Amino acid sequence: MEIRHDWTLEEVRAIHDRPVLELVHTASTIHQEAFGGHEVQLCQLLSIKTGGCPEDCGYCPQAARYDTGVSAQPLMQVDEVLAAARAAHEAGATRFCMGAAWRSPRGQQFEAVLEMVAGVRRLGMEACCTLGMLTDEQAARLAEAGLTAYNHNLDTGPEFYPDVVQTRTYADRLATLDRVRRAGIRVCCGGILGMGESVTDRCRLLQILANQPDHPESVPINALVAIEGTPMGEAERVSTLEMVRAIATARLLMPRAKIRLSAGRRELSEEAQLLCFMAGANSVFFGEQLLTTGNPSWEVDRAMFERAGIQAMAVDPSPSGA
Ligand code: SAM
Ligand code: DTB
Ligand code: SF4
Repeated sequence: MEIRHDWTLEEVRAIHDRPVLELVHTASTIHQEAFGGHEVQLCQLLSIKTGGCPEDCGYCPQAARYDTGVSAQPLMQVDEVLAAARAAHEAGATRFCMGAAWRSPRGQQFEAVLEMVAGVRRLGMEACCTLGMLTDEQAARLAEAGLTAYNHNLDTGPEFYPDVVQTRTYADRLATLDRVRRAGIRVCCGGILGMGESVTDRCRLLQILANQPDHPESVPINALVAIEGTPMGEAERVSTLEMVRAIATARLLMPRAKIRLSAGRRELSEEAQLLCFMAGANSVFFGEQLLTTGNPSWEVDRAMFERAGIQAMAVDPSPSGA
C-alpha cells in the first residue's frame, strides 16, 4: 500500500477508467490492508441553521436566491441540538455532524456552536461541523472546544467550479481547509457527482484531495440530489457505476481515508450500496434526514447492515481535536 501525494491527472484517470471489476477488486484489497476488515462509520447529520444562505451554490436548496420551498430558520437552541445528538448516539451513531447554511459563522451564533461541539463531545461522540469559511481564530476556538473534524467540500475540480459557485473561489475553499488543518482539526472534504461535470473534473477533484500534504481523514462522495428551483433542478441522476468508480479511485489514492457514501443513498438499491462498500466506502450518513432532504431510516440501514454482516465502526479513540 503506497501513500503518495504526487499523483498526475493521467495516473488518476487511468485508475478511474480501469475495467470496473478489476478496479473494485484492487480497491477492496487496499481497503482490507488499510482497515483490516470492513466496518462502516455511522454519522448523523443535523441542519442546525437551515436556509437563507447568501451564497449561490448551484446545487443547494438552502441558497436564499433560489425558490426551492426551503425557508430561512434561526439557529437551533443548544439543548435541542444536544437532544438530537443523544438520540443519534442511542441509535448507534458515533459521529454527529452539524451543518449551517452560512457563508461563514459570526458573533453570538458562533459561541453557541462552540457549546454544541463541547456538548456532543461530552456524550462520547465525535463532533463535526460544516459552517462555511473560517478565520484562523475560529478554527483555533473550534479545536479548543474539542471539534473532531470540519467538513468543507471542494465539490468538483477547479476548472468546473466557477460553473457551480460564483460567490467564492476554489482558493477560498483551500484556504479554509488549510486553516482547519493548522488548527489540528481533522479534515472532511469531498464532492458531488452529477452536476454536469466531466470525468476529468471528477478526477481533478480526487487528484487535488490526494495531493494535499495530508490526505483528508474523511472524503464524502455525494450524488447530486436534484432540487427543483436550483439551477441543477433538472440534472440527470448519476449512475451506480459512476459512484463506484469515484469511490474506488478515492480508495486507491487515499487508502486510509474514510470514504463516505453520502447524499443520494435513497436512490441506490441495497445491492448498489453494497457495491459501493466493496469499492471502499466505509462511512455513511445515518438517520432519515440529511440537511433538507431524506435519507434511509435508522431501521432500514440497520436491517441492511445486519443482512450484509457489516458492523458499525467504533468512535475513534484519539484525543479530541487530534
Ligand atoms: N454552508 C456550508 C458550506 O457550504 O460549506 C455548509 C453546508 S453545505 C449544505 C455542505 C455540503 O453539502 C456542500 O458543500 C455540498 O457538497 C453538499 N450539498 C449541498 N446540497 C447538495 C445537494 N443538493 N446534493 C448533494 N450534496 C449537496
Ligand atoms: C456532505 O458532503 N454531504 C452532506 C454534509 N456533507 C453536510 C450534505 C448533503 C446535503 C444534501 C442535500 C440536503 O439534504 O439539503
Ligand atoms: Fe450556502 Fe453551503 Fe448551500 Fe452553498 S452549500 S448555498 S454555502 S448552505
